[in-house]
Amino acid sequence: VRAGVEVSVESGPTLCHSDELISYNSIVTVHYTAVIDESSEAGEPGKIVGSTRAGAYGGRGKPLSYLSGHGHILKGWDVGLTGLCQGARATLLITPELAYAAADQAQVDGVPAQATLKFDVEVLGVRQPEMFEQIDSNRDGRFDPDELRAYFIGQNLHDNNAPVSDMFHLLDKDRDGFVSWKEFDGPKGKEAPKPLSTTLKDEL
Ligand SMILES: [Ca+2]
Ligand SMILES: [Ca+2]
Repeated sequence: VRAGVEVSVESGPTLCHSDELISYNSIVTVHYTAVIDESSEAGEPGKIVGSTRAGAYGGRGKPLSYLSGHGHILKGWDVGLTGLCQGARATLLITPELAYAAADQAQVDGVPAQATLKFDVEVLGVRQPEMFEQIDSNRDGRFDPDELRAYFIGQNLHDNNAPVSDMFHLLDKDRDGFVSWKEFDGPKGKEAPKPLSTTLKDEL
């Protein structure tokens, strides 16, 4: 396997409506099991190193939810899962460059940095978040001027510091340097979003 990620859809749809397609800024809910691949030069091939599924490697049975396209999870996931449909079950083979070799650590929670990993991933849910959730990219329930600026850049709108900070000051009514879900008056859904898992590392 060359550096990168190989994806094969094992079952489920390969074509779907854009609402059900994983793209930049989708909120994705998955079950996964991670094993060290047979081709791996590091670690013990075939060993399960993480899972959300009940019973496997102490998995809790609770799926993982993450925001796609922001590097909150393994790079190989952001690359490999983009374009998959809700309901698909796929195998992802991820070389170390797009997994833990970039983590600048010899080993992450028992996974050697140079391991090639194989993930069995089921895409349980895909939804396109409200604007507030898209801006709050680190999922702490509020956003700062940097998150607002990054949102505009991500939307391919021109980055211009002055208007972004003007807009921010209008939104930050109590002047605490953050715009909370309550303060925000754009599209934000009926209730404050629940926090998502920030990184796959936390889960593994
Ligand atoms: Ca935030
Ligand atoms: Ca505020």
